[in-house]
Formats: sequence, structure tokens, C-alpha cells
Amino acid sequence: MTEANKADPWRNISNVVVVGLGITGLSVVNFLSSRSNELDIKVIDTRAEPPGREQLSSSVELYSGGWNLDWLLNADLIVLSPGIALATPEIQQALKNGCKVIGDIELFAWHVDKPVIAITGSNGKSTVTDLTGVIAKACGVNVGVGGNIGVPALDLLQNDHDLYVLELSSFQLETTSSLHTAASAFLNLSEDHMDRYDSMEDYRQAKLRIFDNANCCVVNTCDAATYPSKELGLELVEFGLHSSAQYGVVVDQDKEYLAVNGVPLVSIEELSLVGRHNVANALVCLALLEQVGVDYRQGFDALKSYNGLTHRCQVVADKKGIKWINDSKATNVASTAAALAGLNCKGTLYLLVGGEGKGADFSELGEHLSAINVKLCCFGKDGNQFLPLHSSAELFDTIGDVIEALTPSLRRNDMVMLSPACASFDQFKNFMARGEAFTELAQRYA
Ligand code: UMA
Ligand code: ADP
Repeated sequence: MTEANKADPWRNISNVVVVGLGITGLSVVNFLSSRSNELDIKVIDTRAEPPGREQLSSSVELYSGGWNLDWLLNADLIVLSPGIALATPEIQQALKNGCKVIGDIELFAWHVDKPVIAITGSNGKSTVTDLTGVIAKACGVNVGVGGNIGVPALDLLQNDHDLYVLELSSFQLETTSSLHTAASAFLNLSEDHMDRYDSMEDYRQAKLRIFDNANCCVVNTCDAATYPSKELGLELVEFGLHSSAQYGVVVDQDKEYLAVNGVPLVSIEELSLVGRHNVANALVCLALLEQVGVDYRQGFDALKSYNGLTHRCQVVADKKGIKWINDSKATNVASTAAALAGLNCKGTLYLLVGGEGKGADFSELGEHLSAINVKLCCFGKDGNQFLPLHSSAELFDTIGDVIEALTPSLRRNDMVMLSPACASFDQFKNFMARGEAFTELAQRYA
């Protein structure tokens, strides 16, 4: 933020319209109401039954089921939910009318007064965010962890933390311009959200905004798309799954280690996390914590015992030699590919794919499927798009239909994995509800 804005970002602002309720909108209303009773706060949500309306104070006016242009055009400030694109015609009209449009992370930036670590990327954001928080806590740091991971960033400001770790989506970054970070990481870029962006480059540019005011940029040596333009002269710290990366992997006496500047620190076989992508994720956590002066060595036990968040390659049933794996958080092709790469299945893999495809091209998944013994079970709104990818592919309506049909064929050493490469919104409230539905079925049928 410029010095002038920092002095008083609230200058000339009295009418605020929060667009989109949900957990972000609610956090914005609560934050604004607690810091000033001079603001006139209104909420618009285009959904007829916006989630969170029961928790909204009756003193805040809500317009739901469509747009209220009058409110938008009379606002001094619009705080936009990440679920609504900046390109939405009604928002563009307000912008043309001279209204300032920001997101919850920009509001957070206006008020935070402690160091911030920020993480973006197509995959691994939540894992890196959570694990960075877990290691920091183990090192005695009073850390607040939130953002796209599910705890709205503004809610974190209700408590005094000494460090904030934020997962930021490209949607949140679009409406953020003055977040100063001690370190920001861009983990990787692969196709996602093509229903919101015109091109991969647009999507990448939204993510690169994380480096706009970063003291240090953590980038992936194996993914050139994560690097900011050289001309900006930003300070870079590199991670990668090889020995020459600053945060890399070295082999010492036949054992692989997480290493910093070539010095082996933690043996990879001691990590509870599985998969090469998680080795990369662990390296990023160390790189980020170093930048804020946390002596991460004190957190190595926590790093080793960390076994990941739910809904990410999680074994939810293991009976009669058959494993059931919930990877509901795999909402794009690259995350499903990462799950397949990390799998060791001696029998047949029953892979459940489908849902809301977000305009993605799934053909790349075909290569990964051709190398394994798989039965492809497709479901949901865009399930039919997976049918050409494998000769075994079969279409079902729901996850329940798939499980009912496949259970009689299951044999020892087989695996059933939900790693859908799609968003869940066609049939579920979110990826967690989808994962819970699968888990319940797995435990019932196992
Ligand atoms: N919507 C409308 N009209 C509105 C508002 C929302 O139609 O007026 C729809 C949009 O399609 C939107 C969807 O509702 O995509 C969800 O919006 P929401 O209000 O339910 O969102 P929140 O509850 O505020 O959750 C948001 C993030 N959701 C999105 O960005 C879509 C959550 O990330 C995040 O955890 C939360 O803020 C706290 O920061 C979820 C997500 O799916 C997990 N994120 C995407 C991803 O990770 O791929 C970016
Ligand atoms: P995000 O918050 O970016 O969606 P998560 O940590 O929740 O990331 O993981 C989402 C999915 O991506 C899971 O299926 C997980 O197994 C996979 N994944 C995690 N880290 C990576 C990575 N570095 N590269 C590719 N896939 C990954």
C-alpha cells in the first residue's frame, strides 16, 4: 500500500457493500462492524439462499437472489467475495463509476501489523500452509493460519498473533494490491479455473500478484511459470527435487534427505507424508520459515510426524486387503496425476473421477492411466468427458452408484480411490462434503 493510503485507507469511505456472503462475506461484515460503527454496511448475494444468512446481524441489510445496482453505484467501497469474478458486468459498472473494489485479503493487508507468509499455486497450497503453521507452532511461534484454507484471514485478526500464514487463491489475489509479505511462495502452475480465466497466462498473472510486495519470492526450479519477471529484480529463493536447488534433495549414503544449500537435514523416509509432491511441499515450508527467522530445526519432529490434511490421499478404510482412499481435494488434473504417481497398487485401481470440470482439458490424464491397471469410474456433471481416456471407462450418476456397482468385483490388493480432478459443486456443497460422502460409503461397503 502507498504511504498515503497506509495513513488512512478509510478516507472518504462510509458506504460499504459486501458482495457475496458465505464465510468470507460474514468475516468481512464482522470485521467492519467491530472496528467502526460509523460505516453503513450492506450485503448483496446473488444466491436466493446465501450460506451464512442466519449468522448475519439483523442490523445489516441483505439483498439476495440477484444484483442491487443502486447499492453498488452508491457504494464508496465494495468488498468482493473470491467466488465472484472482478469481470462480472455489475462489478465492472461500479468500477467505471469510480468505486473502489477490494477483497478480504486487501482489508487484512490494511490492518495487519505482524509478519505475513503467503502461499499460492495450483496444488499443495493447503498442505504447505498447514504444515508451515504446524512447524512454526512446534518452534514456539504464536501463529495464525488461514485464508483459502477455510479460515477467513480477517477472523485471524481477532487474536493477536506474532506471525500469519495465509493460503491465497488466484481469486483472492485478483482483488489484493497492498499485502506486504515477509515471504511469498508460488508452488506450481497447472490448468485450473478455466471457467474464470481467458487463458493460462491470465491465471498465472493473477497468482504472480503474490510477489507484488514480497520481501522474498519462493519459486519452483522445476516450474518456470512460478518465476516473476527478471526485470523486476526481486529476491528469489528456489526449491526443487534435486541437489542443486537451495532447498532441495540430496543423497547421502544411499538415503535421500531434505537439504538446505546442500546440507542434509531430514531423511525423507522419516517423513509420514507420502509422494514426491509432498517432499517439495516440505521444502517450501522450510524456505518460508527461514525468511521470517524461525529456527525450523526445533520443528523437525513435528515435520516428520505430520501426515497431512483430510481429503488429500487419505486412507479411510483398509479391510480384506483393499484400501479405500479419499483424495476429494484433487480438483484438477495435476493433483489427480500427483496422486497416481505416488500410488503403489498391486491389484486393480478403481479410480473415481468427475464432477464440475471447470472447462479443463482432461486428455493429459490418459497418459497416466495407460501405465496402470485401472478401472475408470466416471460420475457427475462432467463425468462423460473422461470416457475417451481409457477403455475401461464407465459412466455413473453418483459416487454412490459407482460404489454399489464396483463392490462385488473387489479383490485383495485392489484400491478404490476418489481423486476426481473436478470441483464438487455440481453435486455437493464443497470438496469436504464430497470426501465425507465417499468416506461414509467406503466404511459401509469395505
Ligand atoms: N456465489 C454466488 N453468488 C454470490 C456469492 C457466491 O453465486 O453472491 C457462488 C460462486 O459460484 C462461488 C460460490 O458461491 O464460487 C462459493 O462462494 P462462497 O460464498 O460459498 O465462498 P466462501 O464461503 O466465502 O469461501 C471462500 C472460498 N471459496 C471460493 O473461493 C469459491 C473458500 O475456498 C475459502 O476457504 C473461503 O472463502 C475462506 O477464504 C474454497 C475454494 O473452493 C475451498 N477455493 C477455490 C480453490 O481452492 O480452488 C479457489
Ligand atoms: P490446494 O490447497 O492447492 O488445493 P492441497 O494441499 O489441498 O492443495 O492438495 C490438493 C490436491 O493436490 C491433493 O489431491 C494433493 O494430494 C495434491 N497435491 C498436494 N501438493 C501437491 C503438489 N505440490 N503438486 C501436485 N499435487 C499436489
